[in-house]
Amino acid sequence: MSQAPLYIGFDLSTQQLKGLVVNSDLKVVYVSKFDFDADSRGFPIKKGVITNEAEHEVFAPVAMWLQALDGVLDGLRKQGLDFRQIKGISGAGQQHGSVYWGENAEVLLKSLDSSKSLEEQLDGAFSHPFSPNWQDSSTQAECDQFDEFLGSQEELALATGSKAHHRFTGPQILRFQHKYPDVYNKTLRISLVSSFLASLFLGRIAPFDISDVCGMNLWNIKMGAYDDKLLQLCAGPSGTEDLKRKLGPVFEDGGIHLGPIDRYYVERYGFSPDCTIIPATGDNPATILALPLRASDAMVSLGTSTTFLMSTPSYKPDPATHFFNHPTTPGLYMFMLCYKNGGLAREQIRDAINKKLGEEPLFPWANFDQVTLDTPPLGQKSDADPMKMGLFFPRPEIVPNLRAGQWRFNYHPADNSLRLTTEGWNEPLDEARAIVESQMLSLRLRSQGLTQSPGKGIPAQPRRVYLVGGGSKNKAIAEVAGEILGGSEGVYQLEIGDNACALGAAYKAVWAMERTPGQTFEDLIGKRWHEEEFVKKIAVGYQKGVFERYGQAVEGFKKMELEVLRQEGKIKA
Ligand code: XUL
Repeated sequence: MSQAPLYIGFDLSTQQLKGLVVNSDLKVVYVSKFDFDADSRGFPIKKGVITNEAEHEVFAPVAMWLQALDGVLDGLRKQGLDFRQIKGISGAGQQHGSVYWGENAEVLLKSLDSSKSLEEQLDGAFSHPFSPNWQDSSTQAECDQFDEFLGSQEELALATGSKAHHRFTGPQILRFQHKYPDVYNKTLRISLVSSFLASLFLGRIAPFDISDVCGMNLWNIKMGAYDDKLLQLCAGPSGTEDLKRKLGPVFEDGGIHLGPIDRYYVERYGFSPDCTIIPATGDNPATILALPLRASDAMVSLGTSTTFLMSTPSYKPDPATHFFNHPTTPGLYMFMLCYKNGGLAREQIRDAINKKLGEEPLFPWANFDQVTLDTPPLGQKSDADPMKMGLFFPRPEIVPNLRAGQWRFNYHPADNSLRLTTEGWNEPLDEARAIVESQMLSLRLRSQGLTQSPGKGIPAQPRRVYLVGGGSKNKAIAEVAGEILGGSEGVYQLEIGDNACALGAAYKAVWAMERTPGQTFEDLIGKRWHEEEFVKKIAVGYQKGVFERYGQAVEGFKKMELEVLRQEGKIKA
């Protein structure tokens, strides 16, 4: 009897490695996790990373990930998975992190002994034992060089989809090359975390994924090639050809079959020798593959930080945003906004409200939600009232680039006047709605150029807004998200817990192995996805009148940000 095919999606994130097994109907049948802090042995890590505060470095031991991979596969075996059923493997890796392979990497990868663990045999395969993590901020000097090299941040964003960021791999490689010149010379290849994962399964170094390569500040998106000028900046004395060799080729097709699984896994775990390896992508690109996201749908991840993701045919780069190639569909791009502030900022106001009201509710967010819903949009009891708006950053923010702090304003749309004041504010109660509005207005301001009108007489807006992460449980946040961002079909909660990236990676493998010639990811997954099992409509979305009022508030919000940036000396008066 032939057995039904299964697919694994891995998620190699900061704090854990997860392996999630799905069948062709997209149902999850096994999950295995390896938590770095709880389950790894022999690494001095905290929350999955090592920190060198003196140099603002954050990095992870690569050998720990090898330990984790055997751990996750062992876990799946113990649960009874028959590895012979696995037809394809893909993955999601934390973005931007780099792995430095040594001169003998390919030999070691090819000659793995199935009686030994990966860690025992591959520990010596790396020229450098650590992988810089996306939380690293050691590369300010290198970022300045990147931003200047093409003329301006705008030019760099136009070429690579993003201005220079500390965590992006190009600035990281430049710093590495300066800090460890000998090690850099002895580095055979450089992988991203995603391609590192694929390499382990392939038994040779895998190419970068077409979407994840855009997180390096080295890939010229429009040209579909490495940017020679930026390579020149990054390469140092050994030259650009050498760096190009280290980085390796990139294939446009995100579903390309890289090759069969290495013999090691066949012998050690019982995989079928024709199990196929599919390029692993970044965790954010994988997240948009957790559902058949259509162009004009938006995903908002409301965790400790806030991330906004959209699939779009438009390429309109700006220093405040990110564009990546779409992980599966040529001609589409992934648009991303990445904020440092999110849940923590909301929690501070939640706690202040609970304190003020003098009672700790059973659900800690109950008061915050109630107050938010009871407050009129922008705190305006009548049209004559000013719009109350503010910025709430317990941590330094990147969008816009501002120090930690809190600023509150009153804005009159009639004469476009703005005043830094808390006059008329009932603190902290008015801040509940104001903080949610502030976060959503920022998303609307920066994504409005990418949305289209869903029908005659209806303003441009996303078709659906999907909320994921902890904040998606708050009814009030969903309501306000819909009022501000719109969503002609409504606001939905994506009920896949913290599995989005691994699920997206597994779906990528399903698509790559089962697509008919030319069939897009959206088409194949769309036909098999039963939305009632995965999403719940939690707010109406677009409401005529309210959406337009918030349109006026977006103008005030833009003015407010500029005003604060000016006050803080970030832009000229
Ligand atoms: C995105 C980013 C983070 C990591 C998290 O640019 O740095 O979202 O991908 O793993």
